[in-house]
Amino acid sequence: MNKLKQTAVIVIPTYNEAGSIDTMIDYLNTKTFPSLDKKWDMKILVVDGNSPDGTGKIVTEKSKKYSNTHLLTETSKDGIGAAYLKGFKYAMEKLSADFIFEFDGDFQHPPEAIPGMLAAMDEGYDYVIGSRKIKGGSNPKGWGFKRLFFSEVGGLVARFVMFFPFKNFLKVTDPTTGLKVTRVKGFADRLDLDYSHLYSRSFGYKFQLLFNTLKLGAKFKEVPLVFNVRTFGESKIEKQATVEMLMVVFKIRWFDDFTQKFLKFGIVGGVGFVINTVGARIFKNILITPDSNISLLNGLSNALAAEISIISNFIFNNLWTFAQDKITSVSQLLSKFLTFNLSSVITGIVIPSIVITILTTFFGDHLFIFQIIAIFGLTIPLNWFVYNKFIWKKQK
Ligand SMILES: Nc1nc2c(ncn2[C@@H]2O[C@H](COP(=O)(O)OP(=O)(O)OP(=O)(O)O)[C@@H](O)[C@H]2O)c(=O)[nH]1
Ligand SMILES: [Mg+2]
Repeated sequence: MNKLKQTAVIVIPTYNEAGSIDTMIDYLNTKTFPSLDKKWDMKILVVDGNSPDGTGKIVTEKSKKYSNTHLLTETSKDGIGAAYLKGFKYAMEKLSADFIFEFDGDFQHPPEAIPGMLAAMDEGYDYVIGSRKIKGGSNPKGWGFKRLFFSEVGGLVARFVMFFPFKNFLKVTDPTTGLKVTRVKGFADRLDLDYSHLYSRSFGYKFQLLFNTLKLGAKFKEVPLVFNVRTFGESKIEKQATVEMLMVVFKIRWFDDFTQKFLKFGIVGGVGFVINTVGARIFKNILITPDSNISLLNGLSNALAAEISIISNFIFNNLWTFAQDKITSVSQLLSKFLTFNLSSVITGIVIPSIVITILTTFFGDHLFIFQIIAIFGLTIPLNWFVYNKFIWKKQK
């Protein structure tokens, strides 16, 4: 915010938009940009998929008239997602962007939204998203039932799959929107812009950019977007887009490091549970003598097996689940293992036993149900919390 001039680059991907790009460039340069505060250095970057209709030629002509207007030509149509990532890179490396807009050049994104979005960036937001789902925003009146249905239901599914049960599930109202502005410093400059890492080079890129930018901790805000009907040119959304986009949101959530960690934690815990139950039987068979006290024997067998499962949990979580924050020094291993062991006894035995006692007092003898409630409602969440916050705390 200290630099006197702030550069905002409007990245516009195009494929066969000869019918509108010319008007769009004129409109932005003569109507939108002059209305802005002088501190904004506004640039346009058209990323053209080598359109056969001559979109690129039109932009080249325009760039002679407006020095802030640039063209990046791709060798061929490579998907809107790939086009945007190329545009982000170019905007940062060649156009010294401080802010980057994702903007459609077919007049579906109203240029009138730009000043408000810049104002929000000025207030300190890192990511401003145009939403059709909040007050003041809307989908085109001309959209048929099918497109509307996919937009509404698809958007909800995407929100659920990517964000549930976290706060962004409620906060991100329009995950399929294409109109956004991202702060470069700390955000766009930390994104992976290698488009070969995109799950989809086509329309699914939206989810990945959204998810990754929010993951970087961007302070974000939604502004209303009145998404207009396309009046020029043809839609490039392919029929397979819905299935592909669904696949992308599932991949994003599945391969997210949080999910991966949680799954591994679950597997390690499940294996620990098996070790505990099977181990107790084995110990019982080994230790049993004709004059054994069965009560004491059961208790001892369970304690020994439980301890082995605690040790296995610690080892596998350290080597696998939390491999990124692996504990290696001997002294750390000792002290962390002691904490782990103690907390396992508390979260796995003491707390559940107390709760089961209380539940039985109030609701009668339903041991199995209470055990399930205790394991899923207490032991698992408490262990997850303790492991992340105390044992394998992320190194800052
Ligand atoms: N460079 C490049 N641009 C693309 C590609 N696919 C789409 N675009 C552009 O991206 C913008 C958005 O695509 P559209 O087909 O308009 O999608 P939409 O706006 O969500 O949907 P419609 O309402 O059907 O227009 C358009 O301006 C396209 O020209 C591509 O493969 N490469
Ligand atoms: Mg469009």
